[in-house]
Amino acid sequence: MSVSQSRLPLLATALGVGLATLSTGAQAATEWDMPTPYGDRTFHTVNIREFTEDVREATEGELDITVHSNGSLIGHAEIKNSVRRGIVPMGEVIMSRLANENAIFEVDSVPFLAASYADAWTLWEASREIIAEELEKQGLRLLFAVPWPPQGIYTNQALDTGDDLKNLSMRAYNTASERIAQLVGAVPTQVEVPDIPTAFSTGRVEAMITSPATGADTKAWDYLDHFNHAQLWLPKNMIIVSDKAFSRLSDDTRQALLEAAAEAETRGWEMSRQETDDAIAVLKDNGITVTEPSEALATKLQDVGDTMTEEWVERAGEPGQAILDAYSSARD
Ligand code: PCA
Repeated sequence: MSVSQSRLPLLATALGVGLATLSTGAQAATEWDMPTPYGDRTFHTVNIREFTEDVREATEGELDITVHSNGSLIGHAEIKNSVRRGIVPMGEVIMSRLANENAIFEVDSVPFLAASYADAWTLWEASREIIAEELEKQGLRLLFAVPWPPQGIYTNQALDTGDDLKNLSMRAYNTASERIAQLVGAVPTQVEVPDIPTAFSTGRVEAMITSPATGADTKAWDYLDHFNHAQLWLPKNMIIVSDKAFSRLSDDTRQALLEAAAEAETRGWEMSRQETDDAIAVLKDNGITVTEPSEALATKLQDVGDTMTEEWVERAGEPGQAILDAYSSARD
């Protein structure tokens, strides 16, 4: 581990050697702060910490990234622009949060378009380049993306038909979860993960769409009784770095960062898959009733999904169509 720049003169004096001799050999490490929106228990955060450890090792401490989880350094809503404006060099955001900028960022939150891991991966391969190009226009480089487990519906009462969701105040986290709530007659409210327990305990919300993972991480059994494993979509978190910060790194460090990112993506997808079963087991162990959609509910959700797909295709225009074409030909 190199000595930080500010301590070099002191050390040089103490050792009685000239600073010039010392600084030729010891290059100060680059220290980066990385804000993420989700907590330490979340498998995404575990994966990201492993990634930063890999980078530290591969660069022999040249690039030292500190992860600030749970929105503690910068709130989720501000992370992307903070990276863009150079306030922090890198960060994590859920991709679909950028849907208001461009609908292609929300391609992974179109209901039932890619609701299994195999399909989600095919869709990612079909969309990654267009999404990376869109980020590039903003001076951002996409390092890797990892999906959450399939999204389902948490309620207090058993969920038999779509009507059971009517008038419920429903926690949402992106425009797709907001829209689905509207289309089933519920009332959506945006709440970030760290605020979920308070939102339920104060009665601000009484149902939510999220994964088994986030339900388990936030101890959903403290305020909810049912989880419907509806498998609506698998939204991804992405890790972005500012081009400016990236270009200041040495060639070797850049290479090490990209290699660790590719490994983190592969590992993250595997962790996510495993987390689906593990988290469902945790929910059950803690008394949550886990069900699959009844025929009536499935029909309703399919209806809503069709509407949302049409709306998305309309909003996403030509790039959206290009992604869909690439996706369907890869699936054939
Ligand atoms: N957890 C995050 C995003 C999707 C998920 O499974 C959330 O609920 O906000």
